[in-house]
Amino acid sequence: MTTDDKADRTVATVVVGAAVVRDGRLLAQQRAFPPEAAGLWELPGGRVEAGEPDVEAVRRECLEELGVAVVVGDRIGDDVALPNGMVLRVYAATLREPWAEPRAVEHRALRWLTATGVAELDWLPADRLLVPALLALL
Ligand code: 9L3
Ligand code: MG
Repeated sequence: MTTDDKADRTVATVVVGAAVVRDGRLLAQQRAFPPEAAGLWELPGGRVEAGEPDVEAVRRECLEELGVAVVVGDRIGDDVALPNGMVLRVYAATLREPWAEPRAVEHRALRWLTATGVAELDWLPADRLLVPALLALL
């Protein structure tokens, strides 16, 4: 095994998600790809890079995907196993500038959800498992 192989495995371990809450609503985004996930909804986030702290990865992913700065808080729920062998780990977050409106940079749509919306949304399977923990934030 080369050093690069090791680095790749580190990169693949954790996917962070952000549970961004504003005024009692949770932010969700609708995936545009890959085809099997397109149309389903998820928390913003993505793969943690090698050597990157989780909290920094949450901040980076929110900047990349939503164009906004967030303040990262507590872990939400337990790690959820993803089909590809990675785990989804979610953190509560708030907008650093509450007046800054997130944009769907690489997603199909964004939605600010009430508790009813969270319960009824067409989530990705991993994110759906976190619904009880997400409802506790609202
Ligand atoms: N994933 C699932 N739920 C989420 C996120 C942010 C990611 N809330 C899954 C989808 C992909 C993998 O994790 O299989 C990597 O995410 P991304 O890099 O496509 O955002
Ligand atoms: Mg992502």
